[in-house]
Amino acid sequence: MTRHFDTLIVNIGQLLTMEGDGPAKGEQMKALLLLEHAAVGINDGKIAFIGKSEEAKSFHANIVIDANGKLVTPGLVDPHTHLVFAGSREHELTLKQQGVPYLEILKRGGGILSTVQATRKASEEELFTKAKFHLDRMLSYGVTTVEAKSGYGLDEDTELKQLRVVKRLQNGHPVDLISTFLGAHAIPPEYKNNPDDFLEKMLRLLDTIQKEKLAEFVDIFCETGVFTVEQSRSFLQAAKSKGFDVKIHADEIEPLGGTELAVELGAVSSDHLVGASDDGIARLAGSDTIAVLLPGTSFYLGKEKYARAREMIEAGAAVALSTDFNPGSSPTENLQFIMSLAALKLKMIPEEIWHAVTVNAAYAINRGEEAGRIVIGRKADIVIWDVPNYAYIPYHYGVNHVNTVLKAGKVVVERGRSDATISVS
Ligand code: IZC
Ligand code: ZN
Repeated sequence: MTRHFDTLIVNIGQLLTMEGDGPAKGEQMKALLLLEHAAVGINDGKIAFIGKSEEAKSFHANIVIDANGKLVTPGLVDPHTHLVFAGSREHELTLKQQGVPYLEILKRGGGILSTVQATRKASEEELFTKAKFHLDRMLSYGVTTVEAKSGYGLDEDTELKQLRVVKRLQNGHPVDLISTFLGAHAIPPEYKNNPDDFLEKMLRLLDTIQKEKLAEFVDIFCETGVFTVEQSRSFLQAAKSKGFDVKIHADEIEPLGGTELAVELGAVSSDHLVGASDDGIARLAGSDTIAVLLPGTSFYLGKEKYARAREMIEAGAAVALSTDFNPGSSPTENLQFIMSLAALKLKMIPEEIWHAVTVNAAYAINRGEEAGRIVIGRKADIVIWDVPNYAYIPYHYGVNHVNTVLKAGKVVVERGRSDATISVS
């Protein structure tokens, strides 16, 4: 009997399914199952067939896509972005060139606080239009699942305004969005001398956030001059007791011990880890916490130091990669470029890099069972790349290699161009 599909992708040169169980840890990150001369069939938005292109010749389909011998992979997952904000910070690039450190700019009332000023002033509509613009661009680069944080309001109204923008995008945009409350992103000027009162104020918002389903994760910037390990511990414990999963901006600029805290709290992910200690890395490797590395930040802040990805992987940790898209320390939507940085600066091999932007990135946002893999029954989030093999993307850097993106089985990007339209209500 001839099989019938809504969509059939044939003539795939290399198919990366990322098949496996759970996140890929340590050594498991090095093993990739590669299918050659493959085909993928899709019905009702889900993967219905994975096999040889030869076998698919007898199949019928409404839409047949010829991959022309190119690479096909799961849609990429970006597990750490600051998607919703107003304004931009190009003026700070000059300060950085003059050697003014990131934390010094923040101390002077710039950095995050400059974006807070702009975001407080912006209407929800303005924030929505801008966030959609950036999200469309991520999709055009092959990213089909994105985590988005608040944290540029630092007051009730603006934090909720940011989270509501994410919710509207969740309801209409092809990209799957996962929302994180980062009210503890910086100390606003009005609470300069009493940060603990500020943290309590942010905790009081959690009931509304929960009632309106505005976020599933709570995050904090644990950093010198921002929030201490002790403040981060009690803040995240309170969030956990209300039923939120937690994440930490840990050891990004200075080594404080945020990595150890993430493991202690059973955080779903611990992010940045540039200054993670030997002990922190060992504990991370022995835990279920995903190490989310953001080499775009070290690159853009002109740092010599990058997260010790090699040691993390050799110790057995599950490593994911992300853009950290934000207007200050990493203004890029291009996860493919981050894959190049991972190769050049983190010394990760292509097999590890692919795990880090698919399955492990999905586990870093509790979507490990839904995104990041091409397996029967799962949502058909698929990218066809204009490249001959999977090692080519980290190698040929700085450009967009996407040919076609399918989201839940529908073509949403063709030849690298997105026509994603969403109803604005
Ligand atoms: O706007 O600078 N590190 N938060 C913590 C950021 C970078 C984003 C920003
Ligand atoms: Zn961040």
